[in-house]
Amino acid sequence: MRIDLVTIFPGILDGPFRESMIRRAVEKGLIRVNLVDLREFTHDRHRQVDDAPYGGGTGMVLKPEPVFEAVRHLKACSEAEKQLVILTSPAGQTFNQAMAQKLAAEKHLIIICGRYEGVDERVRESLVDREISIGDYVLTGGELPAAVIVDAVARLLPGFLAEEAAQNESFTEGLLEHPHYTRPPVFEGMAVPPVLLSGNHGEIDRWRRRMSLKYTLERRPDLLKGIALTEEERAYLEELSKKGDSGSGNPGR
Ligand code: ABV
Repeated sequence: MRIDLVTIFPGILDGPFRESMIRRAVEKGLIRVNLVDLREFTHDRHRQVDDAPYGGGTGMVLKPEPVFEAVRHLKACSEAEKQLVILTSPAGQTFNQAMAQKLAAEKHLIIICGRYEGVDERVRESLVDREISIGDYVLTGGELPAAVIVDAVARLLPGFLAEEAAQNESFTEGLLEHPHYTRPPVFEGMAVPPVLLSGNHGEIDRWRRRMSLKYTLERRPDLLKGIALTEEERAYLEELSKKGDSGSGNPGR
């Protein structure tokens, strides 16, 4: 997958893609991330990328010409059959895992990092395929949202995660993760649940599934609506809600 990020602040995005997990995806050849400085697509002496809004008011609006020119250039040199053009914007659809999965199936994403103050409407109208927000809070620009999208998409690309991790995630799909422990077996008087040391993988799987259900019920009950549960799991949740119980050992939050 190729991902182009069109931005007036390429420096913000430099770090995230040179570190850690995303760097691994780049090194494995799963993605190519290309930072595109919008100013390279200006032709005036001041390399102006924004301008005052027609009709007056505060803030600056991203000018259409450099954005159109940048995206047209990126499409022209694309090796993919089709490119998906995304604008990060507070007015977009809220990003979620299902969207990340859809995007992970694309060959070439062009992400335009918007500004909070705005982007000329003609960019939206005739250049952008999807507008995406990452949540209902105010940021100054779309660079961090773009980094969030790239991170979520990159880890879904085939070959990124270890086989088992990918399977495990689809197993608990839509639920919160069960708790995790590592050595030592007792830390400052707090013991690891004995089942995890038992070597009984049937029992361990069952415990983990139950803890996932319990955590999800306690912290994000809204997520349970979309989940297919077995009769046994349904009964377990029923029992937990009746008891109003935080159960054996692990805290609610
Ligand atoms: C893009 N907030 S996406 C640009 N949730 C500015 C702010 C902003 C985005 C999001």
